[in-house]
Amino acid sequence: MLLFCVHAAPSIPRPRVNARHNRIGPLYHKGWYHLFYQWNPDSAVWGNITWGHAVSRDLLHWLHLPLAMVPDHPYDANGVWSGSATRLPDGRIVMLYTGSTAESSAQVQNLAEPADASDPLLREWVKSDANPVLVPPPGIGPTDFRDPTTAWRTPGNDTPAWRVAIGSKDRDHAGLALVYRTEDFVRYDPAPALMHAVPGTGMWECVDFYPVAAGSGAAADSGDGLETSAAPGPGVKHVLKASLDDDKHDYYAIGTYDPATDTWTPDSAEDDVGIGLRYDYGKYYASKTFYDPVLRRRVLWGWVGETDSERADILKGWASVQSIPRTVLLDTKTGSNLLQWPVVEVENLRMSGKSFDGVALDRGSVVPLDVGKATQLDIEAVFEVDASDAAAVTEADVTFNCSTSAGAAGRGLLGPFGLLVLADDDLSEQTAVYFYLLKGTDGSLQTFFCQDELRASKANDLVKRVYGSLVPVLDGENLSVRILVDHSIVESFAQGGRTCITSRVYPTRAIYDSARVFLFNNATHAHVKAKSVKIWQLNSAYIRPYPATTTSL
Ligand code: DQQ
Repeated sequence: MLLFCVHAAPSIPRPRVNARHNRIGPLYHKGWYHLFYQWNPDSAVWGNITWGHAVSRDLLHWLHLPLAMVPDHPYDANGVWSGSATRLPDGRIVMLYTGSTAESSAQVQNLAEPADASDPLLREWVKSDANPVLVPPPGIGPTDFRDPTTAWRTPGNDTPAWRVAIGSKDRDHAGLALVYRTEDFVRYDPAPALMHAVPGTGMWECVDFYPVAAGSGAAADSGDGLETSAAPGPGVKHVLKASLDDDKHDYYAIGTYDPATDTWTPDSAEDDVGIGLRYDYGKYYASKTFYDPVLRRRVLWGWVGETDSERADILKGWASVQSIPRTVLLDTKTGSNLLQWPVVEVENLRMSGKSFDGVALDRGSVVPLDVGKATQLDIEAVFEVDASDAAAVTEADVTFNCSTSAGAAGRGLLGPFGLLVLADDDLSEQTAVYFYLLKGTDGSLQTFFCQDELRASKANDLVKRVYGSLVPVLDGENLSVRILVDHSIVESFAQGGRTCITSRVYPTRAIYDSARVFLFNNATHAHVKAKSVKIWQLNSAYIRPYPATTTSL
């Protein structure tokens, strides 16, 4: 089941209609993936938050069901906010969610269950008579207590057996994950200690906590994800993720969970939650994972908001989309970052493909790739920089960083080079996805992966940025990127998904039959070769209402 924090738009297969944002409670149940999302049924802006509900057989084609939950009780009258689903060993599904209360807009946690768990579509939800089941604890602001995680079971025989984390902040602006212990999801005891806190990071929204296979044990070798309650121990690390209300980015860190104290410690204090790695360096927020028992994988979904004006959203009648779901694994080669990759089902949308191999990109060159219409594409490209060029410079752009740079138009010694997507013939519009190499005087090379929206659209009511971050490149590796292009969204994954960037763009010329794709190299000293580029046209996936009369889709 997928319960999100959501918003809506493009044409691969994303929910669109009014304002949807974070996904809540993702879940797989009896043949269907369930996506719940935060939705305003009345307008394309945030407000009147209810739970929308859509189901899919394959995470690509979606059918909308009636609303799952609406604000109709004093404990959630100001909004049925984010939450998470937990499947219990006896088959029960419990949904915990945050309600914003009628009287004071305090944030309380509520319990709901399907009226009929034998219904594969889980159409009806019943809120517990015991609600609210948790209220803000002493010392926590009444509006700083939200977004319960999926519950996990302690590995021992403890009673209570279940743990749930909830995001918060303290009076000194430290971001917090609080843990509660429960047996029946109605009564809760606070854990004696905070699960984790990071000074200066402010309110943590949509906290997520899950195990990943580490090292070179059987679990890691299989490439499988781990079920949420997988016991900590050798070969298992735990990821803690928080969505930072202050800067609207999703940060994660890898660390160790101690089930005796319900605390978590990051592997690297410098890369702690909120100050280190991000799932995505572009427009991507309030994400959530779930464990898919069918393909034994952990799947991540993010909310991709709009970067145009609220006025434009109201005019178009919808706002926000869901990212393409991603499989998440620990990168066992580096041990220090996750790998995110579009779910394998996306490959079923691939239609005709074209390959371009060994394309030389001289300094200052732009090379068109003739794939016809280039609005819905799946691109895989591998680049190689002539080693003698890097060797010939003693130092290159050591102070570079994507967001403070001039973007793809800037010229460095060993970058930028990559692809221009959603570009028109004369490049008056283009979204650049590229690498940029730095070299220190000690000979060390570092690689940035960036996405430049500055020339993505002629429209003027947009926020346009250059996004990006460093990407680890190990000895012997080529530079590789996968890019999913879908009209108004570009999702990019460098080095197998070590660094990811999502852009919301609104081309006005590079649309429909006029959209093109190019290779480019704007470095002044690097000869670059596109060793291989494969580009597939992507089919559209459907999103439509669930037909009232059919049950066999
Ligand atoms: N959106 C929800 C909250 C969550 C936030 C309310 C994330 O539960 O913290 O719509 O965008």
